Amino acid sequence: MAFDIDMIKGVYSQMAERVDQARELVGRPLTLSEKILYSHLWDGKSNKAFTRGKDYVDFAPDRIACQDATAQMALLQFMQAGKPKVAVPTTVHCDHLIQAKSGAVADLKVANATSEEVFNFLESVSNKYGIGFWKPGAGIIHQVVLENYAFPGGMMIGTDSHTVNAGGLGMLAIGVGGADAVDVMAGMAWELKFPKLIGVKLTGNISGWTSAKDVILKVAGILTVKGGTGAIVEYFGEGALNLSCTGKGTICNMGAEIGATTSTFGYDASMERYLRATDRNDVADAANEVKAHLTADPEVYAQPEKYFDEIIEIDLNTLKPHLNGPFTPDLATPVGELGEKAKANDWPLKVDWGLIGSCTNSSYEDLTRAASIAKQAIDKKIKPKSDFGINPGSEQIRFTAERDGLLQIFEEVGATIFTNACGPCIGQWDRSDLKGDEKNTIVHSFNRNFSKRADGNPNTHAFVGSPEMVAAIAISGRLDFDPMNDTLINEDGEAVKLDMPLGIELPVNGFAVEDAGFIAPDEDGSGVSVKVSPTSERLQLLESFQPIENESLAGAKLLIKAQGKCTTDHISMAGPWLRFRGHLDNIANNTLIGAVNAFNQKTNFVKNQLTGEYMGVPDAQRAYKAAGIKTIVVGDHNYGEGSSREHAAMQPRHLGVAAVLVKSFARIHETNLKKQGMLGLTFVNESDYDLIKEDDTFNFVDIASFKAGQALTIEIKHADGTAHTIQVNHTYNDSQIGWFREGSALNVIKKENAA
Ligand code: MIC
Ligand code: SF4
Repeated sequence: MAFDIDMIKGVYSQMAERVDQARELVGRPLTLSEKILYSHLWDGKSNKAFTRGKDYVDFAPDRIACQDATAQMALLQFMQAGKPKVAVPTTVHCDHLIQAKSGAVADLKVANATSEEVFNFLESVSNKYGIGFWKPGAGIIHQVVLENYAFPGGMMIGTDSHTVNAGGLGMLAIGVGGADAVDVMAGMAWELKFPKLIGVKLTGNISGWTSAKDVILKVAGILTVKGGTGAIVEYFGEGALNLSCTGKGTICNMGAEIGATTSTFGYDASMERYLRATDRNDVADAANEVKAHLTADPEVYAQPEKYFDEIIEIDLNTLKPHLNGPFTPDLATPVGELGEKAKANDWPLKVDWGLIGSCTNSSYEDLTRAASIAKQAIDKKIKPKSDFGINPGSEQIRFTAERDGLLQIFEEVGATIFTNACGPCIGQWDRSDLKGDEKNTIVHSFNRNFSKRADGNPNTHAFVGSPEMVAAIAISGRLDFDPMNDTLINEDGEAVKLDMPLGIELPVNGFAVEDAGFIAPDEDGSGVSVKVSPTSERLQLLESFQPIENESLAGAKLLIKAQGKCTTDHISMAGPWLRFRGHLDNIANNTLIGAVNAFNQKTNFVKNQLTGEYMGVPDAQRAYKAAGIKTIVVGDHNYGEGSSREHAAMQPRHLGVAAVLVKSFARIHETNLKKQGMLGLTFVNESDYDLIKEDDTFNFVDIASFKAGQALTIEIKHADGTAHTIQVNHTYNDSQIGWFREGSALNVIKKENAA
């Protein structure tokens, strides 16, 4: 039986009425995305059709998921909200804080010892407030959610950008910062700008070496890392019907890499099969009863150009396998062409590691496809040239894969089976084969490949591909290997070719597991006490942020002008810093240390205007803070791309940064800045970015009349006495301006609760 089946039935029982009402209001057939959005309005029903990309709308998500690295901050904030229990079903998943080193058993033991304090905190807070807890080793949040909680037509939010994975089961699942989750946990509405809609029509069929992963690798190449911003991507067409549910999950998962609000697919037979295989006949039966509402109206897919803001068509019959990278997930290259490109760009051709896993590609089907390649290495006597690492997506997948002999195949080719957790995908990887920052290449089935992400080494060139392609490349040990055309020399000196991969969508003998790793909360958790030691270096209770007063903004200094890509990994690095995710002051010591200073092209090396000295960004910022001077951060396009981590907003806020002024923002990060009571601003004229000099001081001329829909004026004073006055845009609505005026959104909740 499924978790929370009554809640799911409740959603379905209202669906018909709400969808019909929305269709009437909008006056035309509806896309699936619109059906889910309109059936999850906070007010139940709307009296107006919303304008996409413009109207802010209050929604009522059905559930929330948090992972250990973001849950700490989310729950520390929730604890301040003064509520006895979470208002909607919520779960916490321990997956990010487990380092991959020697293998699952040993690594999990080490993680349980090193992060005991944090896991205990999360478990006791979960118990106290009615939150389901998935212990370390249970699996990666998004696989566990797909296996247990996602349901067609539902809406969920999660404190992780890849929450979108649940679109594979026909949900609208959206990644948010912890403060957004706190609103919903506290029983309030969740606000989102009504998204635009991108339709992706999939024609033909996937076959051979091409997989679901290649669909999204291709889409990423077309739309780039910011092409999906503010939009929901809805996939349809005969090609969509023929993809497995977990394959759909892979596609939706990496929608985060194009900045999309989320991605989704209409309910179909693959989803029904998956629900039944994961012991949720009840959900499948209930979904079948409201089937028509769980996909778009037929007119929409017949003439999509009339209903979507943008249409992309991909012919799966001709789609080739891709490898995307290095350093960005949208640099898409068909496998056969990668050798040339690598030589031209001086990317190392020798591949040191092949890593299979991450929330994107760690399903049972993924493991079978990759294992079918690994098995050929054994049968055809090819000795794998690269090291191999595997992270199964959940304990249920791991247990079943072990029973079915898949893990043994990987072990036979020398792979290390790591914990069912994020591992190298988030820099939780004790990589012992390299000394220092050697230039090298790795291939993986993850979603992100930003600089330093997997192993902290800026010279690791990481390429993203399907699990089976990763397996093939790892066996060959070369980036220019094309398994569709090239041969490999085996131990007998013969040239052999790899046959195409074969996958099994769902385990023939069903899924099995002994201990899935779930701990249900007490019915009444009011007696549970949550302890945070005042001397802890991992956890720190939060103090309310003080509002940024208008006067304090006069004479603000430039902290850093960041150039080029500045993802949340650059603003608040993960890997070794994950250990401080529950301690704001300690983690603030990594603030912006990965951002490239536009004036000297160095990272973590900025001018402290008070002394003229160059120093690390956090040190300079702490000096401004001590002197009571506010600062601003300037950035390029798509600033804050990547993760949902609100630390990337809270740390600058904690250290006294008042404003972030950029060419454009990634959605979640912009919201996180607003929630924490900061100014997130964009240049009206992008070229004004070039006006900003190292010794600049800023005046927020008209901040006293900060209003929705009205640009602000900033005076930039240069050290040589000259000045420029520029216009900057913002997207704050009235209530968001309220957050700024009160110091944070949480301060507003606290005030309302106290009243
Ligand atoms: C990621 O993939 O970058 C993470 C780590 O899962 C993040 C969340 C985090 O920073 O904790 C995400 O994608 O939101
Ligand atoms: Fe974990 Fe990587 Fe997925 Fe983020 S992208 S949730 S780090 S597996």
